[in-house]
Amino acid sequence: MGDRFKDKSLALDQKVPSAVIVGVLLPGDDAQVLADDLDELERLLATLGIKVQGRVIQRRQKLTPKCLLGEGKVEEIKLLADAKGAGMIVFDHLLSAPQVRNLETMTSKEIFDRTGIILQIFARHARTSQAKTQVEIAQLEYNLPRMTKAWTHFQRQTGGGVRSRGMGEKQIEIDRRRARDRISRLEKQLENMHKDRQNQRKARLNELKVALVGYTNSGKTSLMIAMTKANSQAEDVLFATLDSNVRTLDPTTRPKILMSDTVGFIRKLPHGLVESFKSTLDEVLEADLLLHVIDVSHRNYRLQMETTEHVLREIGAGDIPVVLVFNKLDLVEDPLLPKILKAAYRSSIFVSAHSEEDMAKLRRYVFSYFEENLVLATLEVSAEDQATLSIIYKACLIIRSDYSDQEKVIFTVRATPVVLAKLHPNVVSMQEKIGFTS
Ligand SMILES: Nc1nc2c(ncn2[C@@H]2O[C@H](COP(=O)(O)OP(=O)(O)OP(=O)(O)O)[C@@H](O)[C@H]2O)c(=O)[nH]1
Ligand SMILES: [Mg+2]
Repeated sequence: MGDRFKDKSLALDQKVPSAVIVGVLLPGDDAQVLADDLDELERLLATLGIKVQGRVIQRRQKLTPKCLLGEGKVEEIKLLADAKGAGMIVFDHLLSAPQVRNLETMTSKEIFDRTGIILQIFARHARTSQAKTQVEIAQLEYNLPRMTKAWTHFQRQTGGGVRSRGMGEKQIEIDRRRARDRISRLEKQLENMHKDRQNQRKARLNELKVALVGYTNSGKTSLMIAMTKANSQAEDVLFATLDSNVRTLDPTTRPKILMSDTVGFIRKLPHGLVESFKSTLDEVLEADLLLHVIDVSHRNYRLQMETTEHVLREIGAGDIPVVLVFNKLDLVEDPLLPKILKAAYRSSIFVSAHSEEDMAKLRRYVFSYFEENLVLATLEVSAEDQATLSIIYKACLIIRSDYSDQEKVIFTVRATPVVLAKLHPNVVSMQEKIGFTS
C-alpha cells in the first residue's frame, strides 16, 4: 500500500523546518489561555524539530466555513509566512478538510491543525505494536476526508509525471476504499492484542496496581524511573511516553506492587484520539490507586490538573482513589505554595523527582497506603494444596506461618479483600480493615 495517503503530514519529512502559528479568539475566550495554548503548540512543533517564526492571534465573532478566518486575514498570514520563509501554517483550531484545501490554495503553504501535529508526534513515539496500530488507525481516520489534498500533494511531489497520469478522482476513490479496508483490518488486530493483554492482566490479579497519570511533561516517567530505578529514559519532549510501562515498585513486597507509567494528557486532545488510545489507558482503569502527577512549577498547573481530571472521568476512572503528587518542587519559588495546596488537597504529597529523599518518601507513602487497606486474616491450608499455597506466597503479606501440624499449615497474613475472597474456603478468621502501625 502506498504511503502517500497514510500520512497527510508528508511535508514534515521534507526539510521544512519553520512555521507560522495561528490562534483564534472567539467571544468569551480567555486571551491568556489562548496564549498558553499557542506556547504549547510551539512546544509540540519543537518536538517535531519545527521552528515557529511567527504567531498570529485573531479576534473574531465567528469562524467561516470556507477558510476559518476572513480572506484578508488569510492573505496577511501568507505574507507573514513569506517574509519569515515559513513553509507551514499551523492552526491551533481544528480544520475541516475543505478548509485545509481552501487555505492551501489561497496561501500555497502546507496547512496543519493541532490534531495533525499531535498525530505526527504520536506516530514518532509509538513503540509497541499496539501503540503503532492505534496511531495508524487514528491517522487513517484523520486523513480519510483530507485524502484529496494528500493526493494533490503527491502529484506535486512526483511532478505530475507518468505515475500521476490517468489517476484522478477514481484513483482517490480507490485509495479511500483501501484506507477503509486497512482500518478494519487494523481494528481486528487491535482487538486481538487487547484480548492478549487482558489475559496477561488476569494473571496479575494477585498484585496491587498503581498508575501514574497526569498532564504531558509533568514528570511521570521521571518519577517512575526514580521510584523503580528502571532504565527507561525521561525526555524533555511532549508525549515521550505513549505506551504504558509496568514495573514492580519493590520486588520483595507481598503482595507485589506494580507501577505503570501512562501517556500524558493534553488540552484539546481530540476525543477520537483519546478513544483510540483507550487500551493504553486500560492500565489506568485497572489501577487500585492513581498517582496524579502535576508539574506544580508550571504557570497553568491548575488547568492541567482539571484537564487530567476531566479525561479520567471521561474514560470511566472517576471512582479510583487518587493521590495528587505535586512534582518539580525544586523549581517552585514560592515557599508558601505547598502549604496552601496541602490545605486545599488533603490527599497530596510534594516532591521533586530529582530528590532521592522525596522519592523514598513517595515510595513509603504508596506502601503505607496499601498496607492500610490490607485485611488481617488467619488461613488454614492443607499441606498438599500446592495451588492455594502458591497464591498465599504470591499475594499475601505473611506475618506468621505454622507448619507444626503435618497435614495443614496455618498462616497469619495481610491481604487485599479481593485475594481473601478468592481464598474464602481457607479463611478461619478475618479482622476488619486495620490501620498500619510501624
Ligand atoms: N527540575 C525538575 N525537572 C523535572 C522533575 N521531574 C521531571 N522533570 C523534567 O521534566 C521533563 C519531563 O519529564 P517526564 O518524566 O518525561 O514527563 P512525563 O510526564 O513522563 O511526560 P510525557 O511522557 O510526555 O507525558 C524532563 O525533562 C524531566 O527531566 C522535577 O522534579 N524537577
Ligand atoms: Mg512519560
